Amino acid sequence: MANVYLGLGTNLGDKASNLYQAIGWIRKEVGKIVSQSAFCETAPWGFDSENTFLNAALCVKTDLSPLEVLRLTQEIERRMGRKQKSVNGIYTDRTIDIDLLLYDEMILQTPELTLPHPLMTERDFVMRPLTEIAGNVIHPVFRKTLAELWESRKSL
Ligand code: PH2
Ligand code: MG
Ligand code: MG
Repeated sequence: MANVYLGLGTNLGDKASNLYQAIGWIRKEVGKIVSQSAFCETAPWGFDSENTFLNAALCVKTDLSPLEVLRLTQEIERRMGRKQKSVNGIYTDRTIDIDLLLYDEMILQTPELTLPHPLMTERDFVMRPLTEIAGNVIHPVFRKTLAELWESRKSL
């Protein structure tokens, strides 16, 4: 069994209900949810939109491989009406985005999936909810806990 950390985000429709729905599918199809952060309202990062986000992080215990988790979470995104990932590399509004952040301490670089998520430590909307549930978890590349990485971000 592995601990997989997922980042969830939505900025369209009933955002809290989108997060609850995604969490329901993840519980059914990916594994047992062992921790769940608060839902945090965040400003769009990296693109302009009038729609603010609701973000959250989860820890899920699973028997599945990282690529199986990726395929299932992408299928949940499509089922929940996610239409496009980005247009010409520019982020777009979405009903749900589910990102794989960490899978135990696995380091992986494939065309489909990079672990840990390469931008996670640069994004407050990921680090704030993730640190809440996983402050003691080691980032396998930086070899520091998420709480340490979050503290050093805040003092930038
Ligand atoms: N996701 C992005 C780009 N920008 N900004 C916020 N606040 N929350 C997100 O989840 C988010 C974002 C790409 O997936
Ligand atoms: Mg994302
Ligand atoms: Mg994504």
